[in-house]
Amino acid sequence: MPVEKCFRIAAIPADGVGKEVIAAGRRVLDALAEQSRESPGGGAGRSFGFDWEEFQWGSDYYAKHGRMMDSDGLALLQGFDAIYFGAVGWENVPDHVSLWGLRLNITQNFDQWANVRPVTFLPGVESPLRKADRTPLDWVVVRENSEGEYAGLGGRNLSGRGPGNEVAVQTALFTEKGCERIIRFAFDLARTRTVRKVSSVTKSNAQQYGSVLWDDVFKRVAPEYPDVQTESVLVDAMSAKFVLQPEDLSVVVASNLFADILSDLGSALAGSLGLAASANLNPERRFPSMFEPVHGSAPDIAGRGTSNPVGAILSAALMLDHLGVPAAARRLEAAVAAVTAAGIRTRDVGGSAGTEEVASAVIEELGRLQLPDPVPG
Ligand code: GGG
Repeated sequence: MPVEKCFRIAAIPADGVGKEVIAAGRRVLDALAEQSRESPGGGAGRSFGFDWEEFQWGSDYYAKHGRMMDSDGLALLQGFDAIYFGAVGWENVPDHVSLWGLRLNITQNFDQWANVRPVTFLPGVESPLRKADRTPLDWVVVRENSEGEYAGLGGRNLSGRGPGNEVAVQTALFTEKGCERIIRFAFDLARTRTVRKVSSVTKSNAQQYGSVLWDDVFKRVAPEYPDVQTESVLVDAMSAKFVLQPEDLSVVVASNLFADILSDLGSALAGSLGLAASANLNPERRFPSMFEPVHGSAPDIAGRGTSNPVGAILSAALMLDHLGVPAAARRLEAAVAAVTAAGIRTRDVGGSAGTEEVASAVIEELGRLQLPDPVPG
């Protein structure tokens, strides 16, 4: 029977453990799609499949071609429904070259201005926070993904001054439109959550231009969402709050760099960076959005088959939401939670399972999960 919807997905495993976790995530997604075909209209809501194309871009590609991706790579990606990305960074390429040459090339040029990074506490995974044992914790970091400290503005052009006198300038860019769209995105997201609250994070006592513009926009927009609680917190105080009062958080919105740092802290508090999922969204859908684990290429463990695929698998669930199959996304999340609860975990979260073993356990669990009755109509 033909599938109701076939999604064209560009896979870019790229570097290090990215290769392992994307292979594992693809296997899980294909199993989920197979299940949707066996039970059309059942748990996944409708039957779907994936038409994958894998692009071998990254630091190996750089070694051969002197660039991180094809020169017409963006044009090649434009026609896909979504991009499933692994991780970037390897020792043969300076980190700023590999990041700007691949991941940021895609996020910036495809205007993926909203980076959603849920902080998810999974059953069976030990958190370094003692209160996580008795307090339900669950929040989302919304990262402004197009400007701020990642605007790429500046220069290092004064080396002519001689050794020891070089000057570098790195300018952050805050536009009123850029602040407003991400702040509204955070409010709209808060309205979908049990706790309707947005915490806005800046450093406006020291950064009197960009951060104060952000704060002003936040104050202007907030009254349009009277049902959503708000707070404005300095980034240093917010990093303490992540540790001391995480139960007070629901949606945390911050600039590119601050949210990058805070989301790493959040995923470490949830037990491991290997668990954290993310979606780089172009909400207007003019360009494909990109889904990737928050973690990097982890050269210290790459190639051993021990990396944690959960971040990549939960990123696939975010991709399913974006593709319009939320029932399948919820099934996938439930399967992951059942697997971690059963103790099938990689080393970073206290287990001994390998990457493929965790992926296989998730597939098995998907088979065990009861399909809900089809929704009428
Ligand atoms: N999968 C995410 C990834 O590859 N990250 C690499 C990295 O270094 N990112 C820095 C950043 O995006 O700010």
